[in-house]
Amino acid sequence: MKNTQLLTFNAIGDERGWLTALQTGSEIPFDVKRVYFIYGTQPGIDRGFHAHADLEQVAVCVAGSCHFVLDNGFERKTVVLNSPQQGLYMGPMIWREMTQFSTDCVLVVLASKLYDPDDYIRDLTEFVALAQGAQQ
Ligand code: T46
Repeated sequence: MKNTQLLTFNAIGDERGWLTALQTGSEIPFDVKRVYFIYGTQPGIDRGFHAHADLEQVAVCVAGSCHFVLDNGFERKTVVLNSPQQGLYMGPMIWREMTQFSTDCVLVVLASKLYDPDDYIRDLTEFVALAQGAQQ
């Protein structure tokens, strides 16, 4: 799906365990301006249900697992995140719904911009109209 990509990260391991490093310009295709964590999501709770007009993000599930349901206004797909060596890139105009959180899920999200509530599109009908209109 355009504007989404499943990224694979290198893991450096030795007898002490594993280390994965994410750097702007190599693993992360934008300048990172903000990092936030999502954790303690209870069973049966879903999050997201919005798109961003102008934000790029990479989500990494560093513990546990969760599902991202992605929608570009034309089609939907589900991506399962369950490894600290994988990151989900989401560019602008991708609707996301996060579901199926395991109780131990810790989601780290790297973002290209500072927090801006005005960048959120929270109505699915409005999002689909905008996304489909942009393709015409
Ligand atoms: C996204 C998905 C993957 C802040 O104050 N600063 C921040 O940087 C963020 C991200 C959130 N907040 C506040 C806003 C709300 O009062 O934290 C509260 C929970 O945020 P929200 O309901 O937007 O959380 P999610 O899990 O639905 O969505 C978040 C991100 O907001 C969103 O950009 O793509 O994770």
